[in-house]
Amino acid sequence: MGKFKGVDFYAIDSFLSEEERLTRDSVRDFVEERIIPIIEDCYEKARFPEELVKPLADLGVLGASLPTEYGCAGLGSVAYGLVIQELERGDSGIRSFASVQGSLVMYPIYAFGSEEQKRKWLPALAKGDKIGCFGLTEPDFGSNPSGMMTRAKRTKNGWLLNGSKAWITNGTISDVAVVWAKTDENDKIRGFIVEKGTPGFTAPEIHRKHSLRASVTSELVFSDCEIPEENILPYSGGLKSPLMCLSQARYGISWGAIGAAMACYHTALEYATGRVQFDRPIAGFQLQQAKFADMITEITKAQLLSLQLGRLKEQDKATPAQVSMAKRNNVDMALQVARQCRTILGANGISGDYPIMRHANNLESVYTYEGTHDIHTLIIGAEVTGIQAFK
Ligand code: TGC
Ligand code: FAD
Repeated sequence: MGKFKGVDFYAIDSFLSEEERLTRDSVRDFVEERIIPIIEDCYEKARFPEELVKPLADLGVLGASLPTEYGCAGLGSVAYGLVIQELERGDSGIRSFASVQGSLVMYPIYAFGSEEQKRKWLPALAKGDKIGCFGLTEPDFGSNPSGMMTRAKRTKNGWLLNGSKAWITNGTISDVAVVWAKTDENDKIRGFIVEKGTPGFTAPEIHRKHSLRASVTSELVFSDCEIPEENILPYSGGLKSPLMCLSQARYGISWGAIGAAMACYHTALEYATGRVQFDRPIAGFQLQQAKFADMITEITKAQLLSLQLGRLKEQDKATPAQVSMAKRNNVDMALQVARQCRTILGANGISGDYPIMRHANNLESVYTYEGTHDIHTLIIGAEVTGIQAFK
């Protein structure tokens, strides 16, 4: 495979600052050198490459948009999005690790934590000395987290946690879990920091996944788990708190999906120009060119959506429905691109010698997590009509 030079049909690079381009290029190089050479093997063996956690932290990608005073890179939203795009060009599992660590563990501690909690956790999570996970989904409550059954009951010294969470990225390898539970104070949902080794807390891994195989996915089980008072996130309150975290992660995913699409597109274009059938490169056949024309158009539209969303976010003007639009469109786009690219490679499209089937399988999860495609349809529908159609 030739060196990846980006996919930029509309000179979108010209809308980026030099610093944003340099940040993206440093992560791009890292992905070429450290992720792409090993990731197919990790995927086959269902192994998350934990040895990359420290190098990723050294690159500054963990919690990259949080402030420097907590040991983070303090990047703008667009620079952060470009980082995430490049990571997912490597693999959605690596991007998942970074999204969860940054948007779903560090962000809630930053947004809802005490100063003491921020000082204790954020630098360690940014350095990759600690790994975190985010527990919202439950076996019986996925799209509808407001129905959650996990409960936190007040005790003399803190809280008693009971319940379980399902499909939790990083769960088994985490040192710390940010867990959302209904409290006995009017059923209000609050966030709790649950540390590894807390009696009554276990995190068994979920196996036999056909998607995100280079990522750890787990259950979290809490059985009379005592949480000290200092581990409640004091400024969390209501479902709005975890949903604010999801807005951060969904924004990143909108960029990540572009990365996965770019990887597939680049692979298919190179393949189609080299592969000869009926005495000419298959890229010369009109049917294949139509696929490339569709794909480059959709990738370009996705780039423009995420870029503008990032600029709005930098001005603190991005709305949840705008985030939903970018997540929904871009993940669907990436999945369609991956499937088209698979056809262009013929039988080779299903081979692990090429990254396409791995991306396509990963994107099946991305389509479902962080709000399913359908849920984002309904969020946009509610915004434009003023009528909620969830229930
Ligand atoms: P609803 O009444 O609409 O909202 C409750 C309160 O929250 C506010 N809000 C948001 N705030 C910030 N960002 C958002 N995205 C927000 N969405 C809603 C809302 O304004 C309200 O505020 P207030 O002040 O009135 O209290 O709540 P609902 O129960 O009707 O549910 C709405 C619904 C269905 C859209 C929501 O529950 C939802 O988004 N469901 C999808 C669940 C989901 O996305 N789960 C993801 C789990 S984490 C994950 O998948 C990680 S994968 C990570 C990886 O590996 O990369
Ligand atoms: P359900 O909610 O049961 O939905 C099933 C189907 O019904 C979907 O097609 C959905 O769109 C549809 N549906 C549901 N409600 C409606 C409605 N009102 N109208 C129309 N259709 C509807 N969660 C976490 O908390 N933390 C994590 O780190 C995490 N990581 C994950 C990693 C992986 C690999 C995966 C696959 C999932 C992860 N999740 C995580 C869980 C994820 O967020 C949920 O799977 C997702 O929110 C959907 O919930 P569900 O699977 O229970 O599906």
